[in-house]
Amino acid sequence: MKTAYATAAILLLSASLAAASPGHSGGHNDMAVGGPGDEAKVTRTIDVTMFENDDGEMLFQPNTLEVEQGQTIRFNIVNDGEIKHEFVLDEKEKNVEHRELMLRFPEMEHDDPNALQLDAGESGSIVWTFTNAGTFEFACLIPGHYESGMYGTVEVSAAPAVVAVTQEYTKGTVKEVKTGQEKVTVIHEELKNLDMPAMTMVFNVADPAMLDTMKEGDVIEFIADRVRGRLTITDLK
Ligand SMILES: [Cu+2]
Repeated sequence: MKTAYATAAILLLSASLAAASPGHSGGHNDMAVGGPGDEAKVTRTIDVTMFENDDGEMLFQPNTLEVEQGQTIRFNIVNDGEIKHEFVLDEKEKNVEHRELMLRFPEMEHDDPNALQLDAGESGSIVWTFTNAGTFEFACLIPGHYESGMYGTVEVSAAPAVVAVTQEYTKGTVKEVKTGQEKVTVIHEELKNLDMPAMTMVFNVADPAMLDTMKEGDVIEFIADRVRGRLTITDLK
């Protein structure tokens, strides 16, 4: 009985941690940089311009971006130059490999979700979810363009850590078991998670079966929390 409660509590905790972890939300991609995002989840739009300048450089403006892990971004990309360019979002090493591949197959046209090729004057957008923290790169892999300066970095900062709350058990002495009402009166020590000093209080119980294991005078160790607005014993050692 006691073991069953503890197990249930742990399962609930891990289920909620899994749900809160951004890495588990996308599902259909395994690129380190993330995956195609859901339009409805876009929280930020970043405008990126691609162009050539008079010094023969080919550039992205801006060329350093900072986003947060889990964020879904719409990149609105404009080719303001006079030749074709592309925006490829990936790990730096992947872009290097990809660039070598394009040197061997210059005619290659991509249709990957992390890439967008635009002719001069064209514009388009990519909606992207950054599932991992780290430094990534956006680049134009058309032969010669990267070497002319056409790359930038995306710093993805880690999402705030999900703190696993390990609740401490509180000691108490059973004063009265109110079987019919599914309540129990406990003379308890300080309940730190509720910021409640030691006192004698009536608690609900998460499961009526808990009452079968308690009788007047028993010293118990328990976890109490607010459940639907009522102070409830949620776990019992
Ligand atoms: Cu280019």
